[in-house]
Amino acid sequence: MATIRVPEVVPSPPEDSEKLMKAFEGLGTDEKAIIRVLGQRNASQRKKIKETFQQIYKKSLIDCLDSELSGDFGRAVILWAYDPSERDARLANKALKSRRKNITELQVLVEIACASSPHHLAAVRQAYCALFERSLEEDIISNVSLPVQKVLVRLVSSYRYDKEAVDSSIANMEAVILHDAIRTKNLDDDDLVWILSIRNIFQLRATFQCYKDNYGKSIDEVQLFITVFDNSLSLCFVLILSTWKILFTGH
Ligand SMILES: [Ca+2]
Repeated sequence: MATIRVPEVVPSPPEDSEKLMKAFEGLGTDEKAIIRVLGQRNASQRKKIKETFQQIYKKSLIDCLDSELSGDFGRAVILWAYDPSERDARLANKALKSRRKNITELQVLVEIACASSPHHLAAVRQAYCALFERSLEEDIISNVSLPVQKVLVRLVSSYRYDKEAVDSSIANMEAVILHDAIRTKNLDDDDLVWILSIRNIFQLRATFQCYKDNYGKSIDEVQLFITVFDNSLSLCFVLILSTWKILFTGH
């Protein structure tokens, strides 16, 4: 679903709405037709289709998808039809309400908090309140135990500066804090959590570069080292680091 190819000439929202309605008609559902429409439009085009569908048929597109589709495919397509902020708010809620509640279930929260633009993260928090009548932070506090709870609340509450601006003396200083926390296995350290939750990706990349220059360990090696601690907080940090590694390197 990440590779969406929008055709050069995009049909109008009424045309797309009509194709979707046809796909729903009769017994069963034309799933391929649904993919051809929703899978080949960007988020703002899907938003227009949703509004137009509602105007023409006086029905919610999401309700129609919900009643026509089932299973993983259905759930994936329905998530696709939401606005990105609403989709992420629903995914975050699902992760928090999951009965399993292990740390990998919470990966979606780490990704939303660490890989989104600050604007998107703010929109997700707003959508979360509107949908669930509680804040995302409140639900983290009532569903996740300490110390992971503290890290997640800090991460989702942050609004990182999104332009490229790096202070190399801060990077050096914070590489020392990072190294001390890892060396003493004290990932609950307030300074460490603070660095991870307020610094932007450019500053963090510089910090990890200093870490490598000063201590000879890459972010991969840091990750491996932390994994060995084998507790929920270390797994949470591994998720954070792997999300950033993708942002640092593009893969
Ligand atoms: Ca049908």
